[in-house]
Amino acid sequence: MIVRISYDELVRLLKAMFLKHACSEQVATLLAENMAGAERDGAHSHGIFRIKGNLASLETGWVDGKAVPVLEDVAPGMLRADGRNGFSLPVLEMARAPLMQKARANGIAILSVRKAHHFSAVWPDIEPFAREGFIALAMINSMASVVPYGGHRKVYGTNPFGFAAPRDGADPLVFDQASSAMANGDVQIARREGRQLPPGTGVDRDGNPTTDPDAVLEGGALLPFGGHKGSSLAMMMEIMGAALAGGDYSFEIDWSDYPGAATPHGGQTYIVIDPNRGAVNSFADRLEVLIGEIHDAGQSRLPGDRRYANRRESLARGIPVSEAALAELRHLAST
Ligand code: NDP
Ligand code: PYC
Repeated sequence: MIVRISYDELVRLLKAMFLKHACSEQVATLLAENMAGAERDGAHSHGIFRIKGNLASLETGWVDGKAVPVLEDVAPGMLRADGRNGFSLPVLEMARAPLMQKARANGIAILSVRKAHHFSAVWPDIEPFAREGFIALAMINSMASVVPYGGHRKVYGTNPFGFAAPRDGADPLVFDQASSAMANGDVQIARREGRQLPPGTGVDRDGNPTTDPDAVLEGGALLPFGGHKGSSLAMMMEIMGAALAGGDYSFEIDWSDYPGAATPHGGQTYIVIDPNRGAVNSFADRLEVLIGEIHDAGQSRLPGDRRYANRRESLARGIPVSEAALAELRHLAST
């Protein structure tokens, strides 16, 4: 049965749960807000579904829930951060204001992050930059689950890319997407719900195409979206996420000594741009021209529209969650 819970109550429960699982006050708050925000927006692959993986990473000591990141100012337009084997969220929290300050001063600023576990959706990282008037790009690598185009072994993570742009009088334009045909989290949800995957999503352990989520998750692999094109984007996320930032490549992550651990400690690179330093005409006006043309051409739904609609509905009526999942969360928050 589906019940509704307020965003604040969901944050409260998640925070209590993380505090009982070796997280600092700040990390527990950030994880709780991120996860509750994903659930609120209907981003189910990165909402409360992720509790088990996060807790296993914390309980086995794979991730440090109390890590305090280190931020270095390496150039007028560049910050570098070491997540100290903690989550990525406190790194961004620490870097967000100085990054925007640099982008305001220089027109553009880059943050590269290493040794930080990124286990969340990407839009919560970048939407706040766009709400402050910046364009933001995010490039992230994760854990090996994707074969490169034409390959026979997993090399890439599902490596998401995110883009956010400010709009005048409207929610920012945001898209964030895996470079694989499907996010790993969605494959796990399909398995849980007994659904087959669309053709072209993955291969089994022998490299044969399969629509069976079990076969993909148990020894098989995901495929990049769009053949060689998605494969190149996955490669770019490895380069920008890991090589530039000094993090592990997805294929270097080995959590075999940490049973159940699921949070990849790769790298992340964020680029923040002040659009007012761009062309002479107004960025905001030009963006609306493009959006108008897209709508006129027949695409009624823009990326982000579904999430914003879910957000409005959830904030007005409560976030829909299964009664069983809520009971489990209440248990975890109190024991
Ligand atoms: P989807 O394919 O579901 O969506 C990708 C983007 O396309 C979203 O911005 C979505 O907007 C938009 N979109 C979807 N359908 C349409 C449509 N019909 N018309 C217009 N726009 C559309 O995302 P993925 O499965 O690739 O990824 C799911 C989540 O997993 C993402 O949040 C991603 O960041 C996260 N992820 C995180 C990883 C990590 O390492 N941390 C790894 C891989 C994925 P909307 O949201 O409004 O539907
Ligand atoms: O859903 O593919 C995924 C994912 C990987 C890391 C975090 N989410």
